Amino acid sequence: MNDESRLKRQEARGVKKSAKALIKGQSAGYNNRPAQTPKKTIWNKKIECMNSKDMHALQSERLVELVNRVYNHVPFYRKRMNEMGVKPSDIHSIDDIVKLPFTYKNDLRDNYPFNLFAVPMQDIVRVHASSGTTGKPTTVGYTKADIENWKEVVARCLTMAGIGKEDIMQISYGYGLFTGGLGVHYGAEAVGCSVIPISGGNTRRQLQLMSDFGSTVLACTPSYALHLADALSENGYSLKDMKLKTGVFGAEPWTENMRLELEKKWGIKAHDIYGLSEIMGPGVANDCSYHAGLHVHEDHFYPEIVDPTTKKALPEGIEGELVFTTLTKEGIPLLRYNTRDLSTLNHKPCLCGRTSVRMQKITGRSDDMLIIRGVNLFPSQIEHVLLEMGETSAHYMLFVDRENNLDTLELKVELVESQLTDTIRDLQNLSRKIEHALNSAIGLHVKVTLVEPKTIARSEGKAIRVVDNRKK
Ligand code: DLL
Repeated sequence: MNDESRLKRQEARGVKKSAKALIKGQSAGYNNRPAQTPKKTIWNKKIECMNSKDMHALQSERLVELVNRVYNHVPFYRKRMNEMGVKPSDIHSIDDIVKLPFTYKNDLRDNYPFNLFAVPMQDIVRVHASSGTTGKPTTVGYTKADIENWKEVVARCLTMAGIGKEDIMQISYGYGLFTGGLGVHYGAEAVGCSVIPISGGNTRRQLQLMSDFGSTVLACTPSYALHLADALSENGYSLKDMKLKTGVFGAEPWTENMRLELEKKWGIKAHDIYGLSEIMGPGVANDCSYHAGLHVHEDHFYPEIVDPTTKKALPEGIEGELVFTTLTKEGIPLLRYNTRDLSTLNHKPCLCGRTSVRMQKITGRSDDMLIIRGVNLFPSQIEHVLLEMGETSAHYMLFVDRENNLDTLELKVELVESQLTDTIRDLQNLSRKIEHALNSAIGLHVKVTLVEPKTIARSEGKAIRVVDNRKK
């Protein structure tokens, strides 16, 4: 795929005016809302505003040390590097990173549970695991220093979102083997929030405590935040009962339109927190009040963007797979871990004052891409169109099937309560209108079925948006 068609695809997925602007060197702004003025705007000014020369030197020093460490302590990496004919002495600066091997999720699975750990088990103070949809879980281990660094990067993220000691933070990410709950928790305590570690689920109780305790920040997946907003009235609450000001949403792809929808529904500022258990958990990156991409904590997590097919580095602003090297991790340091998340990078300093590289909001993963009758489709393209139209709820589900050897795609989308009194003709017109809008946006016929409110399964964690019956 060439750069031009990548740009087109990026734009079709709702990455507004970003790609071209990025190439021209402008900031990848989603909107031009004025920034908030939180009390402490930058948690670690020295690092977050470091000039590129000093950052390069810091990253280089850390990479050299890291490569020596993994070569000497992780047989998997020693073998990989030997196979490639690379020695630690070949790595002099961060620019040499391209000489190093990639790491994939399967490498973690193949080394289950602890074979990629670079320290003895006595030095591991915490283990997390991600279940994944297939096969064995992937396990990650943290030393005391890793936990301290994790706390630091999450504190930077929360400060970026204008969160501080005056806030009461309801953490509705799951606590347990999932990194969401505990990961956000320590950073929230570090910035001085009053933390409510409620974990996921039990919607009624979430709303009751949010109202009784006066939570000012909600941290959960965007799909669960949407569900909680929709559940307000049926549980006898309105926005007036809540003091919520900020959302820290992540752990799943969501579009810019969904971010705006959540801001509107809750009357809050919604921020995007990104991360993955293999690299640390939540806190790898976060957007500031300009919402112009997510600031990556590049002193700990060095990002690259590579072509999904050739795995070669792509130019700034071109979308590809996001790859991270953990520059400081002790427990399970990873070289060039391919996340499969699709993004772009922007090295221009941000209007907020931070100089850290920004990654574009993630709207999909390379392995989420559906191929329907030869057309590449990401679920986020559908979300973008639906929310742009704003004529249904934001709860949807895609069903892919094969009839007479042809792929079919059905979109089930929930109506809002007030549409239940519409005539059948009104509803038929609405589904035709959505079909038409989808056809012009993605070039595919999608059968649109409008369903009653609250009939699509809700998730308390990561939403499942696609059922692909072709795989059965
Ligand atoms: O989801 C860590 C996390 C917890 C991040 C809470 C943010 C908040 P995993 O379960 O390992 O870790 O899943 C990682 O989730 O590769 C992305 O595909 C997706 N993901 C995470 N954050 C975002 C985000 C946690 N902000 C995988 N936007 C990643 C889009 C996200 N996708």
